[in-house]
Amino acid sequence: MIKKKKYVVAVVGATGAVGNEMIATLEQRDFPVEKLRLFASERSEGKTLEFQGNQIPVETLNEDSFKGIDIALFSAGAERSKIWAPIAAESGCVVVDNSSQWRMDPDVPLVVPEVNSHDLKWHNKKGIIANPNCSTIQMVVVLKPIHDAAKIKRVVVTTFQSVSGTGKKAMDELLQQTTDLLNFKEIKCNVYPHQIAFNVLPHIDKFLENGYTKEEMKMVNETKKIMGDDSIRLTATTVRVPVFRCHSESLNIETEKKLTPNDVRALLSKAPGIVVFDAPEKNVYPLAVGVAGKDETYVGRIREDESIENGINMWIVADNLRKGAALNAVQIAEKLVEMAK
Ligand code: NAP
Ligand code: 12T
Repeated sequence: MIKKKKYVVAVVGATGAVGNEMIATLEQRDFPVEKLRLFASERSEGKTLEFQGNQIPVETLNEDSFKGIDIALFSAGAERSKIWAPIAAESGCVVVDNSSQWRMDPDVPLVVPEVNSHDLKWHNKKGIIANPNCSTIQMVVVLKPIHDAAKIKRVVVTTFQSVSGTGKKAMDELLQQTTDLLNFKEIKCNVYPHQIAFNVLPHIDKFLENGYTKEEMKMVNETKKIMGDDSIRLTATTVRVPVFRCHSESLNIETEKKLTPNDVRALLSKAPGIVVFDAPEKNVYPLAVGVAGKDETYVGRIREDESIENGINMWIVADNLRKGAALNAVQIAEKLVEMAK
C-alpha cells in the first residue's frame, strides 16, 4: 500500500453484524477514509447505510468493483472471501479478511496487532491478511505476555460464546425463541440444531472426524500460527450460550516457569489491549453485559491451579464483534497505514 493522506476503503458484507460494526469502528477511530464503498448481496440492493452523517449506497460485487480501492475489509462469509478476496487483491487493494477461508494459508499472515504485527511485513505475498477467529483473538492477547514471561506448555480452554458470532440471523433466533417461550408458543430452530434460548450447546461450527468441532480446531491451529510457536499444546471445548454479545472463556494455563497470581496480574496490567478486572472480594470479575461495546479483553478470577506445579486459571471476556472481528480488522488497517508512512 502506498502512502496517502486518506484511503478509499471498502466493507464487503456491510449489512451484516460484523460489517455494521466495521463501519462504526472506522468512524469512531477516525480512520483516514477518503471514500467508503459498501458491498452486500442482491438482497440489500437499494439500501443505504450511514457513515459520518452521510447515506452511502450498498452495492453488489462485480469483477471491476475493487478498482481504485486501497483497503477492503471482508465480512461476508468464507465462500465469498474464497471467490472475491483474490479478485480484490489482483485489483491492487489490500484485503483484510474476517472469514476462516485464508487463515491457515502459509502465504497469508494471521494477525492480532498486540501479538504479531511483525507478520504484516510479508502481506504482499498474496495481498490478503487474515483476521483470526473471535475466540482465538481474545485468548492470544492474554497468552502472549504470559508466554513471553514464562513459556506456556499447555492450555485448556472452554468458551462460552454469544450468538452474535454466528451473525444477524442467530441474534434474531435467540430473541424470537425467548419471546415465544415466555408466551407459551412453539419455537422454531433454523440457525442452530437445538433450542438456544434458556439452553447451552456444546457445539460451534461443524463436527470433524476427530470428534472436535471446527471452532475448537481453529483455536488450536490459529494460536500456534499467531504466536509463531508450534510447541504450545492446546485443547478446547467451545460452547454456545444464550448471550447476545461477548465471548467468555475459562483458561487453564501451564507454564514452564512459575508465575504467582500476582505476577500474572502485574504482567497483564502492563500488556496492550487488556484490562485486569479482578476483585472477587467485591464481586468484581468480567461479565458479558459489562464488556459489550468495549475494545479491551477483560481478565479476572486469576488464581493458582493447585493441582499442578506451575498452573494458572483465569476468566476472560471480550466483545466478539469488536476485538473478535471489526476492531481487530481496523487495527490491522491502521498498522498498514503506519507502515506505508
Ligand atoms: P451476517 O450478519 O450474516 O452478515 C453477512 C454479510 O454478508 C451480510 O452483509 C450479507 O449481505 C453479506 N453477503 C452474504 N452473501 C453475499 C454475497 N453473495 N455477496 C456479497 N455479500 C454477501 O454475518 P456476520 O456475523 O456479520 O459474519 C460475516 C462473516 O464474517 C462470517 O461468515 C465469518 O466468515 C466472519 N466472521 C468472523 C468472525 C471472527 O471470528 N473474526 C466473527 C464473526 C464473523 P446481505 O445483508 O445482503 O445478505
Ligand atoms: N462458526 O470466523 O458461529 O471462523 O460463532 C466465527 C464465529 C465461525 C469464524 C460462530 C463461526 C467463525 C462463528
